[in-house]
Amino acid sequence: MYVHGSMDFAGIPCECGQLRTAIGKMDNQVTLLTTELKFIKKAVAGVRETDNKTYLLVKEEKRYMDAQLYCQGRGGTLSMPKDESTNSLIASYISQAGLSRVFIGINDLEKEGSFVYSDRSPMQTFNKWSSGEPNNAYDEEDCVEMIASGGWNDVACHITMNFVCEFDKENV
Ligand SMILES: [Ca+2]
Ligand SMILES: [Ca+2]
Repeated sequence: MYVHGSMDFAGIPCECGQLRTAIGKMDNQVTLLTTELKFIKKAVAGVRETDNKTYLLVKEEKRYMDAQLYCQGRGGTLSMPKDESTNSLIASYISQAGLSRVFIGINDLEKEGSFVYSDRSPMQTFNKWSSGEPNNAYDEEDCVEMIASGGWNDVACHITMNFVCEFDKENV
């Protein structure tokens, strides 16, 4: 295997195979750290917090399931506004970022019309459906976006957009 950055020490006996292996491992670690560093840079650029949750707006356009996997991969989940204050916090986060819409962690993928949060907990009485929503347009809207005003709209899961992750503070 060719390992970027390795070199032969011409004329000097060495354990070059071992060196290459070691350098290869270091390259992998650098790649991992670079990925993590990008994530942290984005995170410190402006998370929002409540007493026990941290919210991160991810400015990468992904489909709903990929967005959820992204959040889960970092120990969180797509954001779950379960009360007015959390909903307002996420809405102001979106509008201050100059965005018009993001995926949030609500869907009716398992049972049409039966919306649950991304932790599978059922929707309680609190909701912020925009007027006329959810309408399950074209019979294919099973995921939910929040628009900058804070209103919710069911949308198709395969469209891509920015999204907001949520993390328990004890896990961060
Ligand atoms: Ca639906
Ligand atoms: Ca809709």
